[in-house]
Amino acid sequence: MFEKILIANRGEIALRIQRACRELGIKTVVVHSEADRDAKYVRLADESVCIGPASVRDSYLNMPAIIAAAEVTDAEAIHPGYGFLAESADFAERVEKSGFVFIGPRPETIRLMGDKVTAKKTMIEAKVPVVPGSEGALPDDPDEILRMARDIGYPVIVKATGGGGGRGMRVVFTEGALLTAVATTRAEAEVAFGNPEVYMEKYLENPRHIEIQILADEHGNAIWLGERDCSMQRRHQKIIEEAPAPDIPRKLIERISERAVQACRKLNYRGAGTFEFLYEDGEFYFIEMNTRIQVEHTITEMITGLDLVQEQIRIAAGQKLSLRQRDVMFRGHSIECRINAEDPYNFLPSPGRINQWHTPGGPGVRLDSHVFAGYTVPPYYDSMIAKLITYGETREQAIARMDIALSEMIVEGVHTNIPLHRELMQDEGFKQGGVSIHYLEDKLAKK
Ligand code: MV4
Repeated sequence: MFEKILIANRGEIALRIQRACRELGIKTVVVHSEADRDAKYVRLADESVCIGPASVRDSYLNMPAIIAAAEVTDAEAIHPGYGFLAESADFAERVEKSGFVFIGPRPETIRLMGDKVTAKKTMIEAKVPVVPGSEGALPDDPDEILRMARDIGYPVIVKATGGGGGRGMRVVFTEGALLTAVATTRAEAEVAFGNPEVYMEKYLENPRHIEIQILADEHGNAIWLGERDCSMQRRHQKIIEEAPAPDIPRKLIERISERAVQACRKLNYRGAGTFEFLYEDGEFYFIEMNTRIQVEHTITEMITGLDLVQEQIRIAAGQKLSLRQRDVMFRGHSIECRINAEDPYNFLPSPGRINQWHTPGGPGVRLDSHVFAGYTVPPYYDSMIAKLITYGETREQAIARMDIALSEMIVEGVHTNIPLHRELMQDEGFKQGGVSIHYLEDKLAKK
């Protein structure tokens, strides 16, 4: 096992990784920007290194500074967390070339999944169901593009090969709008991702966003840890996640998860990973794979009893998975509310000093947060300040505990989306379960 790990991230996930390291008896180095100098998790770490000014480009995205910090502190491995450099194949490659272990998949795997066309081709080969579409990049010939769209059937969606997570896509409802949409998406993709390649899919009009968590080690073992329903979102920002997903037959989850795990074996995948699917009319359609630990990994931990960050570290150290598929037990229901420092109704960020911070507790309540009374939320980064997670034997119990926990939580000095979360815990559609990806935006538009 490693003696010392460098954490190349900030906020709650930096603290979460630090806790995992502590439990494994590993020393921690945290890198931070000038704006995060006074964060509590920075002081809690065994060592800390300031890697640059507040701007992410000069600090959390500054590859040479991070690698230099690993060199001077004699760390053996680097955990990238989520966001920032977590899915940069170039960073993973530079980390390994510098003689450190990257806690994540191999650079080639990150690159393969970062290119959404090669990711999709890989899944087709592995018999993971995908959204019907162009099955590759679109050709230049306009007639050929028109023919393809006619075969797929309108509406279609044009997506950038280098995009993902909702960036670089355009829905097309009529043939008359197709070619300009393709041209515009290509031009935008060239600017945003340095790659003008686009592909096309049937546009699913009312799907749910369901993802499957997997773990794979370097010894050919791969397991699935069930699904998460992340449909409650706004502008591609997830707000609430839950596991298991309401009203999806277990047999179907098992079948799709087995396919995902088979794909991992075929890929020689290493580490934690997530298969993102759209789910509509009882069918799963693969859209993307995430090669990092995700914000919402916590709810999978609650229903399986596993520690996914510790598993990531063990896998990176070359160890075998701590359990086999038949040892994975699912129990109860878990919900995560992302608490953001933002206006609950116009969603504008609300950075500033947190004067009062009272956190909830009780059975089945978990709060992952780096925040404390007197902490100042910097304006430079993501506005998420906490993840409130509840567990219950049933979905109803998890919701009831969440509503109570939210009612106990007091944050003063910045605005938060706690009022929106409370409203959603009491919302008839949410209580019913199984809402689509459009539910929240539709609800907000009606208000
Ligand atoms: C889609 C889709 C409908 N049909 N693809 C958005 C994020 C990126 N991961 C893929 N996205 C979508 N792809 C087809 N063929 C609808 C979305 C989509 C979406 C997906 C998941 C979660 C939220 C979303 C919000 C808007 C659109």
